Amino acid sequence: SKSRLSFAKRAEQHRNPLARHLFALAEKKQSNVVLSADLTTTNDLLDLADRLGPYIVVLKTHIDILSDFNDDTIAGLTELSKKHDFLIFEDRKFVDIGNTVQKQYKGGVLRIHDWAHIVNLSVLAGPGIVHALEETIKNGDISERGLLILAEMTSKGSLATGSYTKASIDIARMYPETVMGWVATRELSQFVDSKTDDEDFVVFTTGVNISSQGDTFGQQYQTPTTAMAGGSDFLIAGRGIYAAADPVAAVQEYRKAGWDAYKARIE
Ligand code: 5IU
Repeated sequence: SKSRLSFAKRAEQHRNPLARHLFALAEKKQSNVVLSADLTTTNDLLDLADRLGPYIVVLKTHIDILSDFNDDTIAGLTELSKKHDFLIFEDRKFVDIGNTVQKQYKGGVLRIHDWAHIVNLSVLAGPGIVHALEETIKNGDISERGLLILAEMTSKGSLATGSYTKASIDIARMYPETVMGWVATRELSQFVDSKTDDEDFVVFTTGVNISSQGDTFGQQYQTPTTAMAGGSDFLIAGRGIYAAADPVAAVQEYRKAGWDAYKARIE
């Protein structure tokens, strides 16, 4: 496992250009916070991204929850991503057969591949989905694109456990050039029977909140500190930050908690 190495070291060693960029950004901004910006109008989304952009490394979107999605949404996000130096992660959770997800990723109204550095997917239908998304990435002319596999989910009763989680990781390891890591609640080292030392899958942990245990729909939270102690690399937080009375103060609090815990665990 690489969780005791510094992000600077991991940036140096990683074979995936997007992972290198992500680790370097984290070091530069001293932040491992991914803001889950689940707002429902373009204005609210861009305003939040502009105010909190300096403190985050990745902005996670659910672009299909916007009531007024249009070309200015993407132009605005892309501009803010450059202005504040953060990556964009569309939390699309692709799940269909390869042929279909390729169309969903490249085309449609959303053209996700054009603007999202990172997208995620489930391997419910087997490895063909990864093959299809990887083909789009390799045939495209944008080098910084990466995939995350949903190895676990945070909601109560999630079926993504045990052998499903193990299969997610096995499939991730088949595509190390484009799968940069997975979304999980913890490090999952017990599922990674790694024989080689050049593997470095990045762990994104969702369900992070400092002041709440969960919601009425079964969401379950841990804190930045417990997530980092469990082997997470990047902390995904939504309502804990954007629904706080002062989101700028909140994002700084999550950033400090995440970064302190990261510092405490590296060698
Ligand atoms: N999300 C989860 N759990 C998961 C996965 C994704 O909550 O297992 I995979 C998404 C859903 C939402 C964000 O966009 O992460 C969490 O938001 P809150 O921090 O507001 O609960």
